[in-house]
Amino acid sequence: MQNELRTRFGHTAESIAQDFAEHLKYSEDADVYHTTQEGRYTALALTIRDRIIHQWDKSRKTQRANNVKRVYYLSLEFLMGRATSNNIINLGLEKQVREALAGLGYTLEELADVEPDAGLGNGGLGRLAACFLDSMATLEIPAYGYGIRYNYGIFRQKINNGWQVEQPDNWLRDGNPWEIHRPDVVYPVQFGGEVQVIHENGRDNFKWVGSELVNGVAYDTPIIGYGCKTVNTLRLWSAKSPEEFNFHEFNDGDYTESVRSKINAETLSQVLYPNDTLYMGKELRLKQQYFFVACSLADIVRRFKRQNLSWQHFPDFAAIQLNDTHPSLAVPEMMRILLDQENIGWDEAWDITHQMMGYTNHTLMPEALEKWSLPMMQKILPRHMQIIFEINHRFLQSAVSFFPLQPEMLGKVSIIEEANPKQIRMANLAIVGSHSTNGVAELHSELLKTSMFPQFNIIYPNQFNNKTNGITQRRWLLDANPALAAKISEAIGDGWITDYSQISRLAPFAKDSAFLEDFAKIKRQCKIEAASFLKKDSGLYINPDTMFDVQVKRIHEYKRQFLNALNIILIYTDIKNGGEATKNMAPMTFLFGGKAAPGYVNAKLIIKFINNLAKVINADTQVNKLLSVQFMPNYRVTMAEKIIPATNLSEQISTAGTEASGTGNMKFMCNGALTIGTMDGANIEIAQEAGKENLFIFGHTEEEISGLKNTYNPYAWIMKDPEIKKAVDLFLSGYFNVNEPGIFDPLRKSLFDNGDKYFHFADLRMYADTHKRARDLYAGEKDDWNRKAILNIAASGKFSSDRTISEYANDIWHVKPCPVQKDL
Ligand code: DL6
Repeated sequence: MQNELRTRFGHTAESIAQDFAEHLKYSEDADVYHTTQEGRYTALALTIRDRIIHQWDKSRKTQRANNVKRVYYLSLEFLMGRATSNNIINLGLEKQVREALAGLGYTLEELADVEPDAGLGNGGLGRLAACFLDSMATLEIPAYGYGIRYNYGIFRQKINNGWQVEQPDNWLRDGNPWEIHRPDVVYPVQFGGEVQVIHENGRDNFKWVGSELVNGVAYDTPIIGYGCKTVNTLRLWSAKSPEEFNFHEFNDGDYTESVRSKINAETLSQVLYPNDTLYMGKELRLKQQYFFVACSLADIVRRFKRQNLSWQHFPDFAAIQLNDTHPSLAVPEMMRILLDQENIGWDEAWDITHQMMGYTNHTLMPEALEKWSLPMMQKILPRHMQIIFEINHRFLQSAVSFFPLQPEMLGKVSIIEEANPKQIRMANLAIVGSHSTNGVAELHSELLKTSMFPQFNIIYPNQFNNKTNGITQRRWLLDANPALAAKISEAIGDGWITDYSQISRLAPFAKDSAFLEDFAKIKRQCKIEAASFLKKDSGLYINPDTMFDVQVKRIHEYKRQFLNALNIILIYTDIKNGGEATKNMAPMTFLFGGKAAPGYVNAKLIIKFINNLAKVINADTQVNKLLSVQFMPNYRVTMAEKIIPATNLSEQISTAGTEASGTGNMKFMCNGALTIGTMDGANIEIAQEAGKENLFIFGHTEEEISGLKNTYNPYAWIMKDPEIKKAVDLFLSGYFNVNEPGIFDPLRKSLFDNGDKYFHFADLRMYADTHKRARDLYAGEKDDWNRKAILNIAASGKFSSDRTISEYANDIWHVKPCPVQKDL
């Protein structure tokens, strides 16, 4: 026993090899000679997990012993990607694991490659949540992430004749060695039914008796901070039916009916909704939201109750952050618990709830703001609906004084929208129910105050604040680009891994010719690796000796992948015509990646168009030595980790005033890609940090776009620029869809007939000219490009999620780090 324990804690290559062999034998019933790659991966993951468990336990004990305040990050999405290599690095065991595996004839890469991505998110919002977990653990902030353990994450994207085809992502099919099932942590969640009013002790007591019951069972994943000091928990809820099947129906011979309620209940955690900026009022989605909120709050309340303190102290021990409005039912649910279960009066319950909640908004797209139909809410959550009415009534009474004789202003802030049927505005509920509302980049936070929620800013002038997003340098530089990370550490030491402000010390190396040369070599090696990844992953052929121009993100009209495509048409026609714009151009590869929401017709058409464009260009021998276009299917975290380090030019070209922040822009920056971008989202702060001269900024500003809104006519912009006119004519002529007449009509309509909502043609000329400047710089003296790349890395210190989390911790949550005690 003693010996086994030592093995499991051991940090030597020998103990890792021994534990690995034991896991093969006892967990997989195999041995080092007779096993599959999957078996070896599982044994490796379990071997690493063993070395986490002890510290995980110590972290919990320390936090409990110190009666700490914890952060509860409620998010419907956690886009975690793979865990293995990240965990090994955070444990500081990379060298030993490699040595142990090499001794057995394996490589870390081949085993880590078996792990499916945990794709429990759509894009930016979910990946941000994952970076935040990493930072909270590294900063030793006591925290839980709460979400749903979807059986199916974001769909796998196949490309079939240029079209996106969605396939299910059965990521749990072979089990998940990183999670621990906690069948003892289970909460009943009810839906539907009715509210009974019982008059007792001089007051009305409300009792909600649901008509449908689902259990939420916890699955815990350890979140290891760098150096494995604090290990926090990501607790995901899985829906389980309280009964396996209905005995009456079974006995009556109706087997199908007998399992129906089980299947219905468990459907709740089956699948992630694949929409990011498109809200759909589906009943199942509302149930998912309540399900995970109810389980999470029950868990938080249980933890607080263990302390036997009076309720007024609850906010001293719990800060709840709502990642967008998806968890905003936490406001009425917390009220319900305090009022109906704990018998606390309204005012105190409201005070407690309000002090605990913080709300982060992630979008400037009005169509993404969630609203739930009142009849649906009443049917599924009747008690919550009563509570929301009461919250709204009290709120409107207090708001009247801000808008005397202005009922239309009250109508705007009301939680209930007077539509037919009436709608519950979840953002309004979240703002009213929270003490803090933050945006995710400076411009975004400003626009929340001035254009999204100006009336709320009058009522709550101190509530709105900014927390510019960040990314973890550990996954996105240390793990994704080990060669560059090592080079940086050699130059400035490795303090940047946990204190990213130190990255600024890299700036002088932009003048160091040996460093510049090494940087160029590393970039080229990353391109070779990215090309070989793409070859294996999707059968694409990429020439690593070309300039990599990359746009990877969700496909959306506001992100303007089509603007990129239009510029490629300009380049294509220029090369064919022997024009000036491409005379000294270095060979280029344009890489696109991203998923479209399955119901978003235009986004899917943009994918199809890029693929058709690629087909024409890549087959054209007059241009294809200079120009290649590739759509990389199934963009995901693992692909990002390969492509971002290999990128030269990062495309961040949304219409100003539409992208809340962007975080891809930050990942590219810290990997030494230069940005071509608009003054939108966090690009503005990137330009501030790196100096505008080290980016390629173009396009109308948000103010200018606002000014254009009433008079903008895309035709006028097209007609005044003959080259653009020719490119547009080529698109309209069907040149890129010869055998598929009319397929791009909906795109054509939105770009031309419906007024080009995202101002492609107002920005295209500036974009094309700026892109040419970027190409010229790249084709010119290599050091000039690389110097700027290094200056960008050196200026990326602000964009660490460690900085973002410290700001949340100080300004919103008021939580402190709790270093794990050794003696526990
Ligand atoms: O805050 C994270 C991320 C931002 O960087 C992106 O700019 C923004 O588009 C994204 N928002 C979403 C949509 N969510 N909703 N609602 O993913 O958030």
